[in-house]
Amino acid sequence: MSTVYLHVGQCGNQVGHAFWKKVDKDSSVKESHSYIHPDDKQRSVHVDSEPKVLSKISKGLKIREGNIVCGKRGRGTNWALGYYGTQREEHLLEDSLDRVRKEIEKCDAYSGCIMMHSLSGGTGSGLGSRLCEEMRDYYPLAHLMSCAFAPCISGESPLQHYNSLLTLSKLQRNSDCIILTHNDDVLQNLEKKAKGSVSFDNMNTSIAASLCGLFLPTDSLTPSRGVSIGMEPWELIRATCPVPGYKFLHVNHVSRSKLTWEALMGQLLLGVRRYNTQGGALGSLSSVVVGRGDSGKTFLYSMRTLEKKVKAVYNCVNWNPFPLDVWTAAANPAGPREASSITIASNHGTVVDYLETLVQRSKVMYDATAYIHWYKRHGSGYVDCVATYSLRPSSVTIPGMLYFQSVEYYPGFS
Ligand SMILES: Nc1nc2c(ncn2[C@@H]2O[C@H](COP(=O)(O)OP(=O)(O)OP(=O)(O)O)[C@@H](O)[C@H]2O)c(=O)[nH]1
Ligand SMILES: [Mg+2]
Repeated sequence: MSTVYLHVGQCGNQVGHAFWKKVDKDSSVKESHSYIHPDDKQRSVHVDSEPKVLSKISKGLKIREGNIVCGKRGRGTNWALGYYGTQREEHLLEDSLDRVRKEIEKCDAYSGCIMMHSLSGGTGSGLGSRLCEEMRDYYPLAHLMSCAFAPCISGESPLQHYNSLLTLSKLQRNSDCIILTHNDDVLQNLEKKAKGSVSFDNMNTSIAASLCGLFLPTDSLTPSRGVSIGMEPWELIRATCPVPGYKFLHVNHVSRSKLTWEALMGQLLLGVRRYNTQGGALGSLSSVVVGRGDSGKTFLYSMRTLEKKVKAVYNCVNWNPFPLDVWTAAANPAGPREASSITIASNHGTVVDYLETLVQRSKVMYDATAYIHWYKRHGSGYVDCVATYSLRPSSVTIPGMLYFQSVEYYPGFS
């Protein structure tokens, strides 16, 4: 069961670089060929509209020749420019899809694609949305997962709210699962620990550790013959997204040495948001808990007593009879040496506050017709949907454009 990774834009590629560095340390990955082809090349395609980042990240990774697809000029943080492309660089979309197809043809059993990209950069958001749409079209029977990185809400670019909203609407329609990581959260966590300033490299190492916590082979999902079949990302979708309309996952991850599972879990649960900005309790539809560094095989035993606490903190819905899946792995290749880690991916209501803020800010800007011409210039009628979107699907006046049903239904979870 092989997975093809698609890294789009600066953020998608830089996070991808940190991710593949960690993947390379896992011995079970090498045996299984679900991440690395037998010819020792990664099953990944790297796309950006400008060459600078790609030439930097390609060093030290085992990327197949030709699987780096790049244009000449960035997309200026403009979703429309990334989505529609420029006349001079129309080949970018076609070349990317062509390389993905060739990589898929090298898989014995292709299960799906995982895309990494930012929500606010022109390439990551616009071209990322377009690739997601095309991949759904070309491979309707394979899974499609997005690891999307949200910009700091205080504002890095004037177009970030429009870009994020337009991208999320495309992801909600075309992907099976969206692992949403907020740069704000990552930064805040690292700033607590770091003495100096936090760089993108520090952030990407931390993000890569939590993604590896979820995706790398586990003993729980490895068949008895002892070689992983790479089912972790797809089992994650099965376990956490039982209702196709609710597909946003939030990930918490801790990794420490010399701590008991109870102490480690205690630290993780401290970082879980339990209430929304109005003080209402947030709910969780379903979660996966992964314990790594379990060489003594004690994690499952400890989870018997910890399960109740985890369910209480995540406020699991009472109508899902199996709200918690627990996986374990003896090794923890992505963590510091001798450290154990716990990663929890949860289909959790915390996304609602973010989406509401995003809609609100986009609407204020749209009503003032701020920056609309930047999108119209590149042939986008899509901006209209920003204005007509509201939190109730019934008031979406352009049918089929924005279906954030998750926003509508999440409050009713608990
Ligand atoms: N976590 C993380 N975020 C990043 C990184 N690089 C950029 N970002 C974030 O990504 C957003 C900008 O997107 P980029 O990926 O740089 O843009 P792009 O996709 O290359 O698109 P254009 O440059 O506009 O063509 C901002 O919110 C940045 O904070 C990174 O290495 N790690
Ligand atoms: Mg760029």
